[in-house]
Amino acid sequence: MQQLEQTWRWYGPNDPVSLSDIRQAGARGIVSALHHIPNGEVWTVEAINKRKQTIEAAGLHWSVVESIPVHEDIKRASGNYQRYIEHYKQSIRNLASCGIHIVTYNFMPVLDWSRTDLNYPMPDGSTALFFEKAAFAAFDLFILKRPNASRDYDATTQAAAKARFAQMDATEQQKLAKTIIAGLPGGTTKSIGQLAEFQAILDTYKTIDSKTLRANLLSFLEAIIPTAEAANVKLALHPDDPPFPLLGLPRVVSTAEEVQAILDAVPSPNNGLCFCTGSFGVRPDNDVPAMVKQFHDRIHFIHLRATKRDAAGNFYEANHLEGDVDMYAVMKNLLQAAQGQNTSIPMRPDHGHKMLDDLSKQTNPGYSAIGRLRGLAELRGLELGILRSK
Ligand code: DNO
Repeated sequence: MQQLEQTWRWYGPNDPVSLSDIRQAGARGIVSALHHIPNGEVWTVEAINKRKQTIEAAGLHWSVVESIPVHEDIKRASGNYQRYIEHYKQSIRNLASCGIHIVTYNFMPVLDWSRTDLNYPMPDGSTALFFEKAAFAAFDLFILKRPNASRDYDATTQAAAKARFAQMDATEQQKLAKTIIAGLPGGTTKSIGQLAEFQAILDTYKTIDSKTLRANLLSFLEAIIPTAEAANVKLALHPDDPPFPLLGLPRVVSTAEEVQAILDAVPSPNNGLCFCTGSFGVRPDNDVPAMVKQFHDRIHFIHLRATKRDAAGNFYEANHLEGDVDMYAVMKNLLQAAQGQNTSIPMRPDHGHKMLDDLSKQTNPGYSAIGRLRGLAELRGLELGILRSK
């Protein structure tokens, strides 16, 4: 029987969670990226091998790259995009030559994942990541003051945003702006400090609607998939997080229908998914266990996490087995997918509450050690229970 491969995201030598911590948590595979290489540059064999050796010296192995970021020029099909595509191909070949064969990426313009509060208190004393719709709209309408932003919100949301904004003092406004635009770990917007600069980047997408963005994604895939096939590298597209448009930017990887269209348009087995239950699960119209079945042979990497939404359109990240995602059904279907592929598909516990000793430590939002350790332990137990009860 194939089990899932238990992996853990490690941000590299600056990650406050060490490789030794990860080993003790029970993961063996590492998910990592060369975050110090500027977006668009080639990952050299030398740089890849250096990271690989560090991981192996700790008794672990580098199983997945998350992510090689896709340059904004590629997403817009503008400027130097053809050169960046060539660089992307070279990085894929270089990774393969070092024995790394799964590469995650996303195609979200400007912002990778997005939340409004990184320390949302849970009743048990831990903290979670939270997306509050009214706070996000308040940022957009009254802090960023994006031109024509009001077109994107219905009257109820605009009223809620106005009330929410009225409650915020200057410090809270700044904190919210920083949370939204300063970028979360793994994203590439860390250097955007000023609202004007941020707005200028948003403006570069003025003429790009979802149809154009999807066409640009498909051109990118058509260009790189032959390289991935030749190098035996599986590409794993991460869905939009959250799975709906933000700040007037288009989103094209939010629903089952959108994913199916992308997989059908470039039907190579190397064109696959990073199946992120937490991202898809935010939308009530995404039936997450059914989506695992639907995409079973194209799932190359798995993020397991459960979000809990409310009627107002907010969501927080719940404990891994709680929240809206039916993790039992998801795990059952993933194990079937692994048997079908005859592969131990890598999975990682995605995010986790900040809890216990981590509460007083500096951690990467969502990526503290103990919350993920709890998640991995619960998921591993669920998996074993399902496998043994067959
Ligand atoms: C957040 C992560 C994302 C993910 C990228 C993949 O926790 O899931 O940053 O790594 O979107 O490219």
